[in-house]
Amino acid sequence: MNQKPSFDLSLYLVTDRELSLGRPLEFIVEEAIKGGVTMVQLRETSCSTLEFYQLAKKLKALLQARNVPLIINNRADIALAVDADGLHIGQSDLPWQVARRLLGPDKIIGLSVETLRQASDANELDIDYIGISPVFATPTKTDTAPPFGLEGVKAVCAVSRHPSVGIGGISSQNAAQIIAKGASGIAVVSAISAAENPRQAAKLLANIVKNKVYEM
Ligand code: TZP
Repeated sequence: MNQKPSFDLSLYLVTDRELSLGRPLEFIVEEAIKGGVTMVQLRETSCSTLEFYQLAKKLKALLQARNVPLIINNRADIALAVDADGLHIGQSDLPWQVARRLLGPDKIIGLSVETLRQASDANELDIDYIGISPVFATPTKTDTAPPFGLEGVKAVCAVSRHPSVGIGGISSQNAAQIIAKGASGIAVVSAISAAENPRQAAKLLANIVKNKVYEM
């Protein structure tokens, strides 16, 4: 019998090949895992369905061998096709009920919330975590809702019954503060993918999240 995999939101890598300085996605993901990434979301906004599927299949094999959950952004068809561990949806993606029906009870479903109201409404939903999006403004994604800021993160964590992960503009400079406001983890794109040494960058972030320490 299948069971929902246990998952750890502490350090969540969200992929973006365009920010990876020409290095292959597998390299970034492998190095990030060696550094301590606990979860990976495949989010590639400018590739064909075939390419997305092929990337997802590759990552599934790589992550399964390392016991790190693979979450697919937005595409339930791809999540099903590669038997990913879960799906991450935004407010304008598939409704969560449809995602749950398609994926079944044993998969992880994450939902981005962009307002405090959406965070409290999410308490009623059969989802597994929320993404607080965005925490800070970021050049990586400019079509976002207004940033929550640290006080917004605190307010979301106070109303939510779900574990939460902050995303948007997170680096070693501010990661500890997000955890201190009550989030279970941080989700990052550029802080790992665009780092000169993704393994070292992940290691530093993992250490900050675990120990709630500021970078010296
Ligand atoms: N959703 C909200 S902000 C964001 C996404 C995918 C991008 C975060 O990128 P970065 O580089 O970690 O700021």
